[in-house]
Amino acid sequence: MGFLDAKRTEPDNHPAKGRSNRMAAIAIGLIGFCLVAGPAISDSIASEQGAATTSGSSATAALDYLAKELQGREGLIWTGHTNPDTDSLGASLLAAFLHGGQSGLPGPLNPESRFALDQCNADEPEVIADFSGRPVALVDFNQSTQLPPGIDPDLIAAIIDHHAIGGSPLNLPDVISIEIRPWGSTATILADQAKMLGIEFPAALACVGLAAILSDTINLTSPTTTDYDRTYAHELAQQAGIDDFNEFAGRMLLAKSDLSGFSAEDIVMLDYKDFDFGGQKVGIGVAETLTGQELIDRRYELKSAIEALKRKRGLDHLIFAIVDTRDQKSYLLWGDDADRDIVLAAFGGAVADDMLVADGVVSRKRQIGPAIQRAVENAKSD
Ligand SMILES: [Mn+2]
Repeated sequence: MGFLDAKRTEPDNHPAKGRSNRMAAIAIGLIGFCLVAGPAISDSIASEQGAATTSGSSATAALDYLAKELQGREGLIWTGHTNPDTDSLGASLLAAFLHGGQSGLPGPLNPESRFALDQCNADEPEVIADFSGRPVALVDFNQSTQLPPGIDPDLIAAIIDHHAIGGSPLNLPDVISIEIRPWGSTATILADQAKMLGIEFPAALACVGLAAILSDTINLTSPTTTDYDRTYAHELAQQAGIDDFNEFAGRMLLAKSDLSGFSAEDIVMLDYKDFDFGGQKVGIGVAETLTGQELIDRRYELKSAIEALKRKRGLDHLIFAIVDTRDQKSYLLWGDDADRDIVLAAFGGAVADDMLVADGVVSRKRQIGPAIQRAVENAKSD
């Protein structure tokens, strides 16, 4: 049974239903067009590539290609990066609803994501420890260093993301549908796709999508925030029946800030990503918190954890940032002198109390990551 067939039993508002109708309409349109105009080279390209050229807009054409790619992928799993965050969670759920398949994440949810699911009354996705043999589509990352265990590049069907194609993009043997937009969250891209397809998410999913946007953009304050994020945050809040999303974001940030029950090693790894910068293995962990002082007080404990993790993971550098989302600044911590030199080269300023304060720095994607990448690559070429 194909992907479209499998969806015929879904409720009326399910995207697959609209898509089936749309595909049928497009197929009829194509036949009609060929009868009138007769086959030409452009027409046969159109037929070969399916519906794209007759759907009228290049935006929906991209989605038609995606639908074609995903057809017949039985057991498709939408997944995010290792140490999944709320955007990976939300985007995988929205993508599975829009495009078929199911959400499955490579690890347990962090406290913020758990809070979001609880608040939204949404079902928790399956945790998949080993993806061997499973067809997947990826959201919220494109780096091989962040690939969940067991994923076979041959079985990756699509990527939807909002990150730079950095130092270690996935090496893919086949041409697949890849959509990267420089927006504040992957969930925003999915919300836009839903809009293009004329689909509304059920309230619980709209709520998780909203949580994903608010998490990645720090309640629309991060420098990564675009007008698209603002617009879709409002639309999803409306669909979710949430009147005051500032209040919702505030409670979510507070839930994220409570790290009292976590070991220093857990805190470093809660929102952690591996990178390859000029052949150097670099780990960057961040903890976004409204109560920065609690983590600053634990900085020597965190430093020991960073040193231990750096050894354990065989890294060239490991940097950790306490991101104070209330005062919009980061407190950078490191394990050894080599890491400290990278932090100094990346952010300037002076070390005080064994950390470095970077004012206005809140985004790993837009600020911390690129600064460290430049510093690591420059240090290497020295
Ligand atoms: Mn994201």
